[in-house]
Amino acid sequence: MEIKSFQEFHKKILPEFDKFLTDKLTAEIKQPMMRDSMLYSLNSGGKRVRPMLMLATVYSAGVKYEDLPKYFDIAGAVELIHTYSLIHDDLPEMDNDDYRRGKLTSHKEFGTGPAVLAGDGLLTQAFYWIAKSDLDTSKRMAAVRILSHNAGPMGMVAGQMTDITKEDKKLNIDELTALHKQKTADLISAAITIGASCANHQLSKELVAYAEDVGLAFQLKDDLDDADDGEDADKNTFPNLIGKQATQEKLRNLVNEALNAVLKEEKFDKNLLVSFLEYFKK
Ligand code: GRG
Repeated sequence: MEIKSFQEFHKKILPEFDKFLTDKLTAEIKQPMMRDSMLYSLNSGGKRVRPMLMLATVYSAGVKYEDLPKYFDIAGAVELIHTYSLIHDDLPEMDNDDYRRGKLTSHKEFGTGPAVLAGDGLLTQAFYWIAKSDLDTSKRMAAVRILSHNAGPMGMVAGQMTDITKEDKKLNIDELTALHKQKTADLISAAITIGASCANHQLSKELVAYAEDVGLAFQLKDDLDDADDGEDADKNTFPNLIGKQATQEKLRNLVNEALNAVLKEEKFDKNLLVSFLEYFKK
């Protein structure tokens, strides 16, 4: 079966992946409040960009579509970590948001204590899923190494720490770029590099460049969307620092860099990762 675009891939595989996530967590988590709070945020309408990028990379590296469910545990682990990060990010002591994806945030629905624990549960369960996956030990170890490196205190968590401690300080462009690379780009790029590693694809500097560019582009698009919605002008964002036009220009450059990088990738079906870049076009 040949799939020509990321959009087609996403539409086709998503229902099976969503069912996998819900069935697996429902079977594993027995404590009712734990299960309900984890499932509430996992199934509240996220786009599943990260696990879809991971699976698309696995497919692009030559794994047959029919064999992709073998990689669902690892893709699921990436989504569990993303979900935990959003729950904790929304907490009163962090961003203090009442709504996400048009629904009450976890702490508004369940209370702050349960929301902290729902996040803790999702984070820990992610590594349980990787450990219990049927993939070879070396692939599981690669997933643990990349995910813990990029999502933990050397990556996303460090970015969040910078964000909350520098909130009242105006960051310069280099500081803001470094923050966004860790806070947002590291988990997205991990999804792609884990996909390649799990599919036995030699990780090239081109694929790493594509992954990092896409990760940062994701944040720029989010900043631009927020600016269109009239978000706080005091926040540390690219549009607030360099203006909307310059941010759009920077986004276009990143997308072009990502495109040029992935086109150089050898022994790789480029259709899906090239068409993913449509996501950044208005
Ligand atoms: C609390 C450890 C910890 C980390 C939080 C990711 C993050 C770090 C905070 C989120 C802040 C934010 C909204 C950043 C913008 C980019 C971003 C991650 C957007 C949300 O990701 P999507 O668009 O969300 O993939 P959905 O809802 O589709 O899952």
